Amino acid sequence: MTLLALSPEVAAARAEGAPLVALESTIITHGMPWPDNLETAWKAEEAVREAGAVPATVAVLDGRLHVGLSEGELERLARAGPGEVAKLSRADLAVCLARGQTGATTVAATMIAARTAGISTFATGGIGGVHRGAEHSFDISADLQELAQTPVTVVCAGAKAILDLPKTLEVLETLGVPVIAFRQDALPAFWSAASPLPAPLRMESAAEIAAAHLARAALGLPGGQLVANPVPREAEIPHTEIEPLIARATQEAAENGIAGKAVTPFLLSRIQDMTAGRSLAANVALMLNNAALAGAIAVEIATRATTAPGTE
Ligand code: PSU
Ligand code: MN
Repeated sequence: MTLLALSPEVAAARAEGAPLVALESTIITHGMPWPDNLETAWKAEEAVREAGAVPATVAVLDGRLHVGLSEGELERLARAGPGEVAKLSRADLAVCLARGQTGATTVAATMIAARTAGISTFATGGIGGVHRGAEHSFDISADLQELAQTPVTVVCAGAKAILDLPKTLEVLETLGVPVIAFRQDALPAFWSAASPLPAPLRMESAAEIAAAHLARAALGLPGGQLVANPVPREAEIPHTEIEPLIARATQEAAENGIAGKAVTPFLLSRIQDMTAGRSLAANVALMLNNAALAGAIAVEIATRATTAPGTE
């Protein structure tokens, strides 16, 4: 596919069957302010490498779907900011490519790119989900549908706590997406290590998660797995502390008529202001933690896929 542009490092890793981890770019352009966004993008790539895998950050640059970005390309995106770069979900990806434009990929679009490039594992901060008040707004992220149909294991820190978590879990259950908490019973809630909700499933190791990924493939199941990895305790903001701020930011969004794609970036940035950067520090810590776990899972998948053909 000429629309696809693999970086030399990603192309080499693919040819060798080396483990790869996809990383998204909306968190860079719409999720974090400059220069923390660039620093976090670099460190996330580093965390993947330390785990023994090759990072592949995904974005659309001038009409090509890039899997693996150079330092210059990453910096260009990080400096651009939300006004200049589109936020691409499943619905927008092909239009952006066809027009030769530039855009950052959300979880949904990054999963599509990962599948296209043959990458099994992907690390992000928090996935999109069912927004609070969705019974009126119908605002449900396309990330959930993507998890139902694209076979990529996505490591996150839970659905973003700005969402309606019980409804998000219900939709994931309906769509047949396994939601696996890593080494705890409670569902992680992005900035907080634990929500009051129990997670549907729990696993203890990267090896177990890799085995489940390959078992799904062997069964021919179309969708992915969602791994919810709790934010490191030292960086977390407890649920009871962040909850009133989320409620206030959500009300502000409604009062200001913020809708559609703008909702999530608005809430993230308001909460960063309200916590004087503490939520940003938590977001950075959880992103790096997820990159490391995704690296470990990718290594396990690559090992099993080569040592046990026929399980794929
Ligand atoms: N996680 C973060 N920051 C982000 C996002 C996730 O820590 O900015 C992005 C992801 O790209 C996710 C998107 O797919 O927010 C969800 O947007 P929406 O709710 O509009 O679907
Ligand atoms: Mn939405």
